[in-house]
Parts: sequence; structure tokens; C-alpha cells
Amino acid sequence: MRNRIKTLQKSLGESFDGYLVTGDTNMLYFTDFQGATTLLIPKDGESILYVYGVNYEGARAFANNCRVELVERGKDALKKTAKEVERQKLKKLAFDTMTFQAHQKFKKALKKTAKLEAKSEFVWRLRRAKEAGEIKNIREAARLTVEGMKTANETIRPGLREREIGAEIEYTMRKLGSYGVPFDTIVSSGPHSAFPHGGCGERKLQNGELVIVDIGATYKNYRADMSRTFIVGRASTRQERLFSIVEKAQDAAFRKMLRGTKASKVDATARDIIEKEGYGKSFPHGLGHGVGLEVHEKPVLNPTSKDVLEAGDVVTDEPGIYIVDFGGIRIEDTVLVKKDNPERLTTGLCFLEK
Ligand SMILES: [Mn+2]
Repeated sequence: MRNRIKTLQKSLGESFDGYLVTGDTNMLYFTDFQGATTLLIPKDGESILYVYGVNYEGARAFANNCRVELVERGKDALKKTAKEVERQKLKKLAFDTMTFQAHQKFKKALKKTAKLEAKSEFVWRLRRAKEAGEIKNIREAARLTVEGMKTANETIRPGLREREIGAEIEYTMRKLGSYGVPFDTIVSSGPHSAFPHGGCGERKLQNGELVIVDIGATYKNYRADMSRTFIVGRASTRQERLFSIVEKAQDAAFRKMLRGTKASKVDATARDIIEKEGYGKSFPHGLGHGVGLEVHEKPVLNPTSKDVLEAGDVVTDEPGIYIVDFGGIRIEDTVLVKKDNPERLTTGLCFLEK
């Protein structure tokens, strides 16, 4: 693995003397450890990870590429970090993210730092371009997700509750190697499937209903994301018709997932197909999002996105049509953007009648 901290230090150029990381996942990305409060990366020299007592020995055992510093009970981690910024005379500091309150407190504690700017793009530039090792982990997360979807396919039948199917899916993924789920498993049936985030509750599946299953597995902190739509029993003509529109839109967008293509254009490829069929208003969300250490990250694929796809991006392709009082259909794959053709990391199992 390349030393990501060194890469970040180089990218600061003349504009900044240091970078402060406070986002949990960003700290994990740079140090392989989650559970610290702040990570101070001076442009030159050693980085410092500030950790409270509860995670101190854990950080000393597992954190890489930095020195671990204890924040004593009752002491404020941001104020302690600010003291070090002053001691090192870092006058121009960039940071990834801070709440308004944290920003005010930090700024007050800094006396000689003239410039304090939110620059999350420094981190996103790195996190977006997935390294070979990261892709390997996402690939494994995707494989486990497909296994979970196979369980959904085997389990779905009339009379079962959504959460019972959810439990079977999660059990399969965990048993085969998933470290947990990156988001709440969605099994939304019948009228609930008309809501893109329809939940996974007490509802019992009934004959003739649509069921959206949207799931993910996690492997070594990396995620995958996949949705399929099932029908309990035999599909109606309308259900089949809507499914074929979503399928066509999903496939057309997939073919456009090439490096150098605007994310908004990929979104438009799917959206145009759905709009032409008269269901534009029934597709109320973006086409997709990046996937990595988090299930929703850069780039963003929607009509207003300014992102351009690059080789090494891992993104979702998930158009849908949702009609209140009828139901919803979504098909989602996690896709790797490459130098040449894109690759679906989640595959198989489309629209199965159960
Ligand atoms: Mn998704």
C-alpha cells in the first residue's frame, strides 16, 4: 500500500503548511485505525493521531504512518491539536470537515494560524482513485453481497415477513465473510416498494407484489451495494413493462461508465430512457454514487453533478421507477470504471418470479 499521508503532504503544495483530518473514515483511510479524534498532518515531518484513553492502546497496536498521542480525560482533543499547530507554527491549515461548533472552538484556540480552510477535495482526490488492494476488497464485498442476494431469491415467498428475509440475507453474508452491513438492509414489499428507502419491517409478502431488496456486505472496511426487484408469484403485464424500462436504462447507463465521461451524462442516459416512457417523475433520485470505505462517497452521479468519471472509480448504477399505491422497481449494481470497458462487480439474478 502506498503511503497515503505522503501523497497528501505532496498535494498541499505552497498553499498550506498542514492538513487536519477529523472525519472518522478519513482517519481510517490514512492510518488504518478508526476511533481517534483528530489526525494532524504537517506538510513536513511526522503526523500525529490524537486518541482518548479508551482507544489509546488499540491505536498504538494498529495505527500506521503516524505517532499516537493520548488525550487525557477531561482534556479537549481539538484544543490539544491546536496547541501543536501553534508549536509547529503551521500558519496555513486545511481540514476535511468540522461542525460549526468545532470550527469556532478550534479557531479560537489558534492564535497565529492565519488561514483555516475546508478542503475535503484533498482527501477525495485520493480516496476516489481506488488502489489495487482496495478494489480487491470491494470485489470480495461484492461477491458476498451477491451471495446475500441469492439467499433473498431462495427465501422470498408469500407469508414471510420482510425482516425475516432480511435476517436470512444478513446471516448468509456474515457467515461467508462479511464484517457487517454498511447500511440497513432493505426488503420493501408491495406498497412499501414505492418508497426508494422502504425499510425492512413487519409486513408479510403477498402474492403478486413487487419486493425491492437493496443490500450490501462489508469486507475489511470496504463496501458493496446491490439492489434487485423480485415478484411474489407471477408478474403482471404492467410490472413486466416497468421492469424492462428500468433494465434498459440500467444497462444503457452501465455502457456509458467510461473514464472521461461526465457523471451527469451517465445519469442522463438512464433518465432519458425513463422519461421517454413517461415515467420521468417516478425516478426521484440520482443514478448512483461512489462506493468504497463508505457506501455513499464521491463521485456523485446525478443531473447536477460536476464530477467526471475516472479509471479507479467504483460507482453504483441504480435507476428506478416508483409509483405510489402500485410499487417500485430498482436494479442496482456496483461498477468498476476502468481504462477500457466498465465491469459490474455485482452480477446476476434479475427480476425473478417467485
Ligand atoms: Mn446505492
